[in-house]
Amino acid sequence: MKLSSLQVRKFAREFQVLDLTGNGTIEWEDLARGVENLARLSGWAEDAPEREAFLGRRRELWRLLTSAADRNHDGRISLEEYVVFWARVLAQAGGDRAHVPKWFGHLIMTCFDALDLDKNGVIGRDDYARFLKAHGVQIDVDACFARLDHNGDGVISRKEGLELFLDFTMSADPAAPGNWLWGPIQES
Ligand SMILES: [Ca+2]
Ligand SMILES: [Ca+2]
Ligand SMILES: [Ca+2]
Repeated sequence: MKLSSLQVRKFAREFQVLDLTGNGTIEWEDLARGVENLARLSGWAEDAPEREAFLGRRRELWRLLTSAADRNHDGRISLEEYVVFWARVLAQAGGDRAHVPKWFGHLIMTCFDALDLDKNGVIGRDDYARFLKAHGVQIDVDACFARLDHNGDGVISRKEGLELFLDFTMSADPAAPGNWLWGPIQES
């Protein structure tokens, strides 16, 4: 599926957020570092259940990336591999958010749970801020959160979260709120 320039820039942005080591590819080390940063910021002990749960979600993401995105099997995901991977997911869904593959809906909920750091069932501003900080993302957190929190009730519910992640991954609309998930998208 041909992605729009905006869609490619969004995936490039997400790639940048995931590439914590900043070496231009995503490898397990990036995801593991995210877990360590988050554990430090959150005060999680080595054997804390929160740490285990987050680590489990990152392992799940890594399994998916290595099996479905790492086309040359070199154990790392290049930006091109990442974008091609998403183009294929979107093609599978026919570009229609009502027909996303089941595993993709599951992945979104895994991402939602990863962001709900205090486990109260919604993503609050503090969950979001801590997640971004652990990934070295420096943006105006309040401004972004306000755009994501569509109904302005101060939290992102599961239902809102689903729509936001679908916006981010599928929408070619420059005005879609979910585009702001990882901060402003670079101009083309
Ligand atoms: Ca990396
Ligand atoms: Ca690769
Ligand atoms: Ca929460």
